[in-house]
Amino acid sequence: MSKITLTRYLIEHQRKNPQFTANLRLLIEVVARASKAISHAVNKGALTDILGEAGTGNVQGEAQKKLDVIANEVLLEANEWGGHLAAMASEEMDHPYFIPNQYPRGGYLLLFDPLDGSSNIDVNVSIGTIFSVLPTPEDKIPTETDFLQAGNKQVAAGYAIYGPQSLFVLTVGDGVHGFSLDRELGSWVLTQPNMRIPEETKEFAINMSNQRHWAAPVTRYINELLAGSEGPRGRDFNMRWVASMVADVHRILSRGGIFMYPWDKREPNKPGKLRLMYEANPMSFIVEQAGGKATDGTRRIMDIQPEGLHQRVAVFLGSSQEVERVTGYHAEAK
Ligand code: P6P
Repeated sequence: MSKITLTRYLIEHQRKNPQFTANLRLLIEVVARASKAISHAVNKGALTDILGEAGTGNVQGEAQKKLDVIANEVLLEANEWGGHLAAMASEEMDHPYFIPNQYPRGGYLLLFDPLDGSSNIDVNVSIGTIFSVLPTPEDKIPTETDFLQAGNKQVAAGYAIYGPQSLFVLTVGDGVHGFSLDRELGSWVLTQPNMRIPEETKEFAINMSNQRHWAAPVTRYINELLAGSEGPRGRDFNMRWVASMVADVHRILSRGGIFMYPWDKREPNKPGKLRLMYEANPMSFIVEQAGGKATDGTRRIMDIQPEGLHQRVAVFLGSSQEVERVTGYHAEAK
């Protein structure tokens, strides 16, 4: 059977779904093309001068890696001239990048974490690019406020993961589909159609070093998993923590699991570590489209009304039975 490339998938989806516009198709293809360029840069590693610190900091106050800055610039330069979007927001930029007047604007806003898992770059562990697409009126020059839409308004979301293979995982609201980078063809090729997250799992992902800082419902939930067959769950569990959200989420999409980055008392004024707009929302869209669930411990993540472009959120996502259980423990504790 001939290979179905990302381009063919998008054209055939557009044919069946008129509301899936040519500009949205172009936007996704441009992001996928930029992800190829980022994959190429990441794969070079120490062979070129792209590892290590950039010597700058981002809006989160985090030191930027050279590849963080490179990936951000690749996405900006790839998207600014196409006429398919009106502005872009990034973890690496304090404020959005509004398309300059010399270029036409389209009815979409693109948000991204250009290179998630930066702490893993220099030690050759999988990292990735996360992106989210929101609608915006075509006839209006956008402002930063136009980005502050709930995750349930997303029209597309996905990620590229740069690991043993480079994969591009996408939802446009019609399930989740995985494409592998065929470096000989230079194309993303459909290899994992209709990815589904099993409702039940035996694998959990959390940074256990934060255990003493968690709230009671999280401590209760994790202690039950650790008690395994000798505890109330009556079966044993396994743990994974890659410290690259893209890698942990991709494993969950591939074989189930629950990913957690809860609030903890180290910085009590912060609801969590991960960012709502360009990490939690896109990953929640992907997870829900694959049959999973995503909450902040209390609410569905995609129903949260954002107040700030870089606001953080607690994240519990993955196999629905486990997300429902730990969310239920939060409700009981109230
Ligand atoms: P910790 C990477 O920096 C990231 O934003 C996510 O990709 C990842 O899940 C998390 O932070 C890891 O955090 O505290 O375990 O290093």
